Amino acid sequence: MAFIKQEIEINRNTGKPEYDLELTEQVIAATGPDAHPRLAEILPSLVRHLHGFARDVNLTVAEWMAGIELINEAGRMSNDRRDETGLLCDILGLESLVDEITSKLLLNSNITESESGEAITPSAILGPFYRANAPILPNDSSILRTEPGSDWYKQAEHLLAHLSGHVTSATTGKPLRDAMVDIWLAGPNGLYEQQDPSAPDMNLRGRFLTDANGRYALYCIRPTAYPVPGDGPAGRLLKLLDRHPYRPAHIHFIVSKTGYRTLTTQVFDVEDKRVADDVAFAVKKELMVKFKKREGDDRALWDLEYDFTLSEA
Ligand code: MBD
Ligand code: FE
Repeated sequence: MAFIKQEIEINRNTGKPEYDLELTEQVIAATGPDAHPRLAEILPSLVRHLHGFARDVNLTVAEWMAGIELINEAGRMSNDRRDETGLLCDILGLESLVDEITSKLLLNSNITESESGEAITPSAILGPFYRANAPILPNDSSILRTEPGSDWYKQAEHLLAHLSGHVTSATTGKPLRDAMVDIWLAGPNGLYEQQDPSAPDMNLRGRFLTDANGRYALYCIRPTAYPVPGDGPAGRLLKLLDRHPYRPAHIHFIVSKTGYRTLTTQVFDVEDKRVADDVAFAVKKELMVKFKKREGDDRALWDLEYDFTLSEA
């Protein structure tokens, strides 16, 4: 074999070698009759796109190995405190894309207004820093679990905020009682609680149930822009792509109630310059909010009101 001289055909239009297209069809044809139905449905497209990508860019073995190492490293780095693989998807826009696909499928293509004319609150990506089972707190309590006077608290003092609003049904326009508002955000140092050794467990996380008027209310901080972690493959990739690592100032929410579609979303501070250029491509204009000065409350300098409208399940 070593002495067989191969004739390599070059495609006149692309200037690339003619690669074996049979290979792609062989891989697709290898799927058996008892394959998982959804997997059998999507695998041909996956294989065609993967192979098409490799042929398109003339992917070499060395480059493929670098990609494998990147994915392996992301996997090794991921644990219950960090999700590097999720972060990689975020900076490549994949989580925003599947979020868009999922919400459009669930809403039966493009219906974003219900019969009552109430606009359904748009979704946004979950991101890599959600933790389930945040403490359930009474309305108007604070999700800051740090001691006043601590270094952490001193950084947050000028950002103390009151956040409130209503959860309503898109169908009836009426407020929803006992809807769960699960909220989380990063601290003033740009770190989520699980990334931050100086923050107590579940700091800046909480779940609130709406009252009879559909209202939720809590004390938190006004969010600030921050860079995503730069010490792993996602950070390396951003540098190699000459991209900045910043997420605009945002607050995460999961709003849920039995009989309604669970809404995962984020709101973005319109005054943060990073809203125009999110490293995770999650900003939507309906999710931009304006913090106002809060008067007559020694627990908060800033005030935000934001309502959520849920569609029926
Ligand atoms: C975040 O805080 C975040 O919300 C997303 C989506 C990606 C990286 C960091
Ligand atoms: Fe976030």
